[in-house]
Amino acid sequence: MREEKSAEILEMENIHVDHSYTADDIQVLEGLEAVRKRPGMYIGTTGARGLHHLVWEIVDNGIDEALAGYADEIDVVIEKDNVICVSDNGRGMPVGIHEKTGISAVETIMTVLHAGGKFGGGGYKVSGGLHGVGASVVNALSEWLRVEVYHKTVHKMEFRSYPDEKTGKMLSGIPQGHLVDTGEKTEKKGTFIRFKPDKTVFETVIFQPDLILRRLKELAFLNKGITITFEDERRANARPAEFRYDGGLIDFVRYLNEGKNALYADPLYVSAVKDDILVEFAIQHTDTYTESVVS
Ligand code: 1YM
Repeated sequence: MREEKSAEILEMENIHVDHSYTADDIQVLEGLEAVRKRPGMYIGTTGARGLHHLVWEIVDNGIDEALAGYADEIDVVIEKDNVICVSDNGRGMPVGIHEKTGISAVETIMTVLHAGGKFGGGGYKVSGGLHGVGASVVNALSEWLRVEVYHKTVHKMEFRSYPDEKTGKMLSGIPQGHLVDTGEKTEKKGTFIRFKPDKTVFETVIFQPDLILRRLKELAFLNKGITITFEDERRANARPAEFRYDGGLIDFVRYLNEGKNALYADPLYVSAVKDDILVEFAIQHTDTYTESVVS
């Protein structure tokens, strides 16, 4: 669990910290236009896989927050018109305003490529993402994106992509005003991100519930104890799904071996950390001739 806030977070919250950057910390800050110009470099393809990659990026940020010990639920909803909502019940993205730039952490995370990695505690890669790095990519490739942070009060911000009035050049992920503290008191906590992928970027903007369900189920197996829910509001009678596996990989192996003849009841399970790298595996033999290895 991360116990200390990084120097950058403290600065964003206007608490002065004395630090000096090393050469390793200096990152080239590209504009979001670079993402729109070459989406494949950031999300692989502009087909269905790339489209779903947007969802994985935001979900991974929620998983990171859960792995840091602050969240235990992630909810994913496909709304009508292929809008996606992802939320977690963690600390909420930092809402403090940076003293020098006058810009909130939320705005920086959403508009500066690689900002999450730079701000977010040292860059120890835990889930598929790297705390916030992908969020700006999702913003760049969305028609619009809205962030809500629930932290004592409700904070909101919206971004849009549209052609420049004079040049006609497409502008990506432009803030529609700064982060606003609505003043509305809330008991809820966490981050809520809602976005509509840009149909001028993707070959298809239709989300596939089967793909999302499979991924969320795998993430629930890989991250034991986290509850992940899914709902497809486009379909009238679709049932909401909920995944939570307290046995983690052990439950995954049991699931993979369902309907097969296991040679012993309890899967073999090993978990070890060395040089900051966590390795986990689970094995269960069956009487089938073919083996199945999932990594
Ligand atoms: C639905 C997506 O993005 N949740 C989220 C993101 C962050 C935090 C909490 C967070 C992290 C830290 C401190 C920290 C992010 N923070 C950053 C950055 N959910 C989602 N929840 N306080 C809050 O890592 O120290 C990037 S993402 F850069 F500010 F650290």
